[in-house]
Amino acid sequence: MIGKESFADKVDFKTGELANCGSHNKVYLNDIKTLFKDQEEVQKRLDENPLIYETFYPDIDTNIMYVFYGVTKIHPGTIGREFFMTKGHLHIPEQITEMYLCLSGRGMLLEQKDNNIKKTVMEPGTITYVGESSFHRTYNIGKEPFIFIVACNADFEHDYSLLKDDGFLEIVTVDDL
Ligand code: PAN
Ligand code: ZN
Repeated sequence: MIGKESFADKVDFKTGELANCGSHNKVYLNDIKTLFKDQEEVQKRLDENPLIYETFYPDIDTNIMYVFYGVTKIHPGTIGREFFMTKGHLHIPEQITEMYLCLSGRGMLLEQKDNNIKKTVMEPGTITYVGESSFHRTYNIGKEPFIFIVACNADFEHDYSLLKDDGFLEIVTVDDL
């Protein structure tokens, strides 16, 4: 575990890889197949099972006094009209906020709070700040990998349970462009 002592890391803006990577996770269509709206298209694409997104995280100790960061890389593509995306979650505790900085590609941050939807386009250099109690998900709306860095408190949980109910009230599709 790291975090107590100072260190330097390096992110590759083209691949999203971290020099100091502790865990690299790959999420395929089969892992999140229930989340896409067009279930007929999902069935057609399951044999191919495309890689939807990857995450790169350093092994930072989950200490409430520490800052955490990581990289998400969403590959370009759609399932039907809906763009490739992350699962989407709420933070527990809900007061935990975080920031995203887009490194490359073009994406959309979808947020839902008190049944209100907010969509923010992200391009290289865009910083988005996810506030309290915001159910959030990111989409790749471009033709290249969409890569962003996240920074937040090191000690919190991701709550994915809202996805089992109605999920998001809106999605991001080619019609959003
Ligand atoms: C990010 C996300 C990452 C993957 O690090 O966890 O982009 O998204 P899902 O976890 O929703 O699939 C973040 O928002 N952390 O809080
Ligand atoms: Zn988050």
